[in-house]
Amino acid sequence: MEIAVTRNLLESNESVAAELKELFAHKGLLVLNLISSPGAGKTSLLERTLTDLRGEFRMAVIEGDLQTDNDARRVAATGAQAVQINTNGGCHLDSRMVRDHLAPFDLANLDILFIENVGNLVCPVEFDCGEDHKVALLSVAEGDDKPEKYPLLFNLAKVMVLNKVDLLPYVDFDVQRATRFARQLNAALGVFPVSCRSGEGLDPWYAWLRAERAAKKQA
Ligand SMILES: Nc1nc2c(ncn2[C@@H]2O[C@H](COP(=O)(O)OP(=O)(O)OP(=O)(O)O)[C@@H](O)[C@H]2O)c(=O)[nH]1
Ligand SMILES: [Mg+2]
Repeated sequence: MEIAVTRNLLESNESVAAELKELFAHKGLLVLNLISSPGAGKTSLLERTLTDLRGEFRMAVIEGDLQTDNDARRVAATGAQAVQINTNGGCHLDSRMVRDHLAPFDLANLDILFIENVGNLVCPVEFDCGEDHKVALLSVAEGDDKPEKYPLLFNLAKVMVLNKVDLLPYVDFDVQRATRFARQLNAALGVFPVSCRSGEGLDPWYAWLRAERAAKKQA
C-alpha cells in the first residue's frame, strides 16, 4: 500500500513538473535545481553568481527551506528577486510548491531561475521541479565518498560543483577520488571545483551557465 501511495505521489509530481517544463520552455527560461547537504554552500554560490553575472543575465531565485527566510534575504541583498518557500518540516521541494510560488516572477523577463532546494542529499533528488538540470553541490568538508554513498543525485545531475576548495589543506578530501566515483555513475558529469569564499574556480561555472542559457534560448 505504501508503495502505491509513493508511486502516486511521484506520478502526480511528474505531471506538474511536465507542465512547468512546457511553461519554462515557452519563456526560454533556464531553470536549475541546486541540491546538496545542509551547509555545502548553495546560497553562497548563488550570492557569488547573482553578483558577478548581474550585468549579463536577469536572474531570480526560489529558496526552499524548512524554516526561516534567511537565505531569501541573503539572495535579495544581491539585488535579485527571491521568493522563499518554507516546507514546515518537509525535506524537499516539489513541482506543486514551485508552481504555486511563481506568481511574483515576470518569467518572460528572466534568463535564469535558480531553485535552491532544501539541504538534503536524498529526498530532493526524487522530485522533479520542472528544472532543465539538477546541479549537485558537494563541499570538501563532507568527505570524498559522498558520490558513492548517495549515488542518485550524482547520477541525475548535469554538473557537480565541488565547493570550499580553500579548505583542502585541512581536510582529507581527494578531488580525483570524488570525481572518479561521480563519473563512474555519470560519465558526462561536468565537475567544477570552486571556492565561494575566495572566488577561485568560478569562471568555468559561469561559462557553463552562459552555454546552457544560450542553448535554452535557441531551443
Ligand atoms: N571556507 C569556506 N566556507 C564556505 C564556502 N562557501 C560557503 N562557506 C560557508 O559555509 C557555510 C554554509 O554556507 P551556505 O551557503 O549557507 O550553505 P547552504 O548549502 O546554502 O546551506 P543550507 O541552505 O542551510 O542547506 C557558511 O558559513 C558559508 O560562509 C567556501 O567556499 N569556503
Ligand atoms: Mg542555503
